[in-house]
Amino acid sequence: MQITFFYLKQLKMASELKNLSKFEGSNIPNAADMKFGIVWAEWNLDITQKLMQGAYDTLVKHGAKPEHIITKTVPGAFELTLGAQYMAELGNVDAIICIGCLIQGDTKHFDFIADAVAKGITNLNIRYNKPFIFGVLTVNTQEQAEDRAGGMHGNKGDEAAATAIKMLGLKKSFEENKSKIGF
Ligand code: RBF
Repeated sequence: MQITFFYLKQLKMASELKNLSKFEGSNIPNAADMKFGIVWAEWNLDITQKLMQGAYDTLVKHGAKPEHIITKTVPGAFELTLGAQYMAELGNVDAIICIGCLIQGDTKHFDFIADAVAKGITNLNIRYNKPFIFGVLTVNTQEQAEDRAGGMHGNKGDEAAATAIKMLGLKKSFEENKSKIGF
């Protein structure tokens, strides 16, 4: 019992100290020839604005051309799925980053919306065969959101952008090796 408590405390301390957005070590391809959409929710705007800016800056940092990044807002996280679908149909983009922030309230809305948007974005990946990145914070408190929007745990928007680039890099690697078997 005491050992379990000690272990959990260590785990908690580790996550408290860790910048969870430390993805820099991994190989991120150059994004110069990639086109991106960012769909972001206006609910909890102070947070989502920082996540969106983090995603945008990370795309540009890795070579994406600003004219190849289109950003659009939707009212809330629930609308991200349809907003991202509009973007896929009309936006001429290779990957779409969906950004939102759900903060647990007193009612069950949090669970319904979180579940709906996670499933909605999953379905878009499969339907369009394109990366739709889940950049939605699902947190208990405003403080936890701030920690993940440029605070002690980094910026999850940065991470979402890096994931989009990496998924397009993965797709490209398959396309380049299409004629080879067992590469
Ligand atoms: N949208 C968010 O993006 N984050 C939230 O934390 C959030 N909380 C909500 C809580 C309640 C009680 C309601 C009714 C809506 C909330 N929404 C939130 C908005 C939701 O994503 C959506 O925009 C609306 O439900 C309209 O479809």
